[in-house]
Amino acid sequence: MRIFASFRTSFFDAPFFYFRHFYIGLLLSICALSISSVGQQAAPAQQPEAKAIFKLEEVMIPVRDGVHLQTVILTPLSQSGPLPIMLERTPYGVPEKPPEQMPGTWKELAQDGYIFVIQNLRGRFKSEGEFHLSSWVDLSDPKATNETTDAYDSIDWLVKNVPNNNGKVGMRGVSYDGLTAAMTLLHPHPALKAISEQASPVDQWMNDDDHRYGALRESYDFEYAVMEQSDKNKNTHFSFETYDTYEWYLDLGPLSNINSKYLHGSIPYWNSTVEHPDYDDFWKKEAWVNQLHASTVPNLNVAGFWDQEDPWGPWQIFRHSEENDPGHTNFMVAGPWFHGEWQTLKGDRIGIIPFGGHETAREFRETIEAPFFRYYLHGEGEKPAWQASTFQSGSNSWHTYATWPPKEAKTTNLYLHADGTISFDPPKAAEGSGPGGHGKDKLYREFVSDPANPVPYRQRPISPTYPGGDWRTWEVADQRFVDHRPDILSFVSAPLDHDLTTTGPLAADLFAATSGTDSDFIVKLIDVYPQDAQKNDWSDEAGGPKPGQYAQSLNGYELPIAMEVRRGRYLTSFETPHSLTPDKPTEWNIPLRDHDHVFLKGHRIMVQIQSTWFPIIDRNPQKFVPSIYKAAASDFVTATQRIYCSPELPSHLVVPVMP
Ligand code: PG9
Repeated sequence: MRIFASFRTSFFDAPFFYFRHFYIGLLLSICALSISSVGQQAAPAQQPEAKAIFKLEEVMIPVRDGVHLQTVILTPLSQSGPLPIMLERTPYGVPEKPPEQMPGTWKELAQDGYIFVIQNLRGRFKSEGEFHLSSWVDLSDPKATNETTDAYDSIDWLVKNVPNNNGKVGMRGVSYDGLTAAMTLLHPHPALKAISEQASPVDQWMNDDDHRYGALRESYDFEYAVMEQSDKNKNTHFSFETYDTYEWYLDLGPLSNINSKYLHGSIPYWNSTVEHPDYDDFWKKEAWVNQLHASTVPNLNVAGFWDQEDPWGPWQIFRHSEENDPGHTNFMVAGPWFHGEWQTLKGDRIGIIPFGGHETAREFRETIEAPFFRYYLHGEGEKPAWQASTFQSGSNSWHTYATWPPKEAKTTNLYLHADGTISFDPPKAAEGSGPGGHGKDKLYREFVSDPANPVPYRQRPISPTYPGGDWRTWEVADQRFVDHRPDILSFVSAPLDHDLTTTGPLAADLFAATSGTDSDFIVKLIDVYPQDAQKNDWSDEAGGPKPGQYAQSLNGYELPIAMEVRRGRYLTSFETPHSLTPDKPTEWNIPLRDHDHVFLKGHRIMVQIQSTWFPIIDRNPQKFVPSIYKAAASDFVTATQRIYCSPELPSHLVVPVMP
């Protein structure tokens, strides 16, 4: 059986052009050229030769242990004086030839003038050494190498060897490339004057790509580890023999089958994942951000509110840097974006949700990112006067905040009621008098969770994670695709009589019980659009959805604003899992991250609660076992789940409401 589908190593074939700004930019410039040459075929005149804009030079930069890193230097041909260096470090491959047109997403930066440098991480493509997919930094060992030291040594070499540089270096990048920028904060080279980490992970057990508070992001962890560790010279896609990956993961059965049937121990990161189920020293060392306690280099942190991979890391870096930032050099930018959407050409919508005519990605680069680097690397313009800037969803407008979270935001509880409603009023004593079960007078609502029939996290058939097509926007998918399953509880408010602005960190505080000895709860906070959010007239004049486009309307759309999972075994300790006491109501705190969203007048607020979310989250057996990754098929059992809504056990959401 063929397990892997490999990709050519050519930079332009990189599977990442779906979501990486650099690749998107270059791809678009190539597409633009090929489209225009197709158009030229009929024309007699010869297409003028594309004018080169960069000179490309490939070098092998030596670092402290003698390893050489494959590095491409793109110098603008128009350069007339010393320029700063803009470095990006990546595991995904460097360009083989210079772009023939200015990549669309580089335009805003490039007009200020930079020498762009792109480097493959150690152990990837032609870079020597081994790639461990690791963020471990041990600064006490002078001989140890890691992404912090490799960046330091490379910057040292670049400022000494690249002709006509002005001695100032910037770094930026999305996701892994953002991580390598962020990790410089632990020991920055003196020439590094500014960075912009964008969607950098910080702690792969606690959140980010691979887990959420210890609950394994099964499909992501597995597919990503295969992609990066199957072949040094390629980005490799696992070749699923089943079209719908939901079906593949379900048929797989217990997780131990991944190694016994497919990988046979060949992917080190997957092996580490399953050997370290709990928050042990392995994961604590990987959590590099815990060594960061000050703003060491001016940093523009960038996060997407609907980032399907790393929505949490940038906020953590921002908060750790805030611990000591007397010079005010630590900034936060967030918007309604999927992973890296701010580095696509326009960013005028996510899925079918438009941003009110704004091209948020271009606007971000033009008015925030380029001026930030211009100030610190060219010494021109002004420092940002704000600490945080967001593109707020719902109102579709840019906002700046002197501090984050804004001081005016008032923490407010939003209660779940046993009759399936939501309101700012807590449950009353009278509601708690019944014997339990569904109904207005009851203490709780309940459902049965069956690991053999888990709730899909997005509409089936579920495509492989990479190359990222519909994966990118699943977090904004209309939740009507599941809201009537018997294993999902939905609570919904009355239509709002005024706009409700929520700015800051959200959380859920559930009082829940399970008949099992381990369990997961997933909470989704949803903005329900009115039934007449858009014109429903099919005539051309009205501009409403046409036959065949009915499902693409916003009418009645259930838009997730925040979603998260918690795993019962880690409620009291991340290091040592504990079993739950069957049927005992327990408090579940579920952080829902930072947001900036307006629930508009006429919209309703919905909360959905479920216990499976598959295969993005692996199935909890619902029976306590020492390691879920070693569970047998017979360990997976159904469980009856209860959500309490009584005066004594008032399940609620915690919402930062702006005046
Ligand atoms: N989310 C990807 C990743 C970053 C860092 C570690 C592992 C995965 C990425 O897009 O690069």
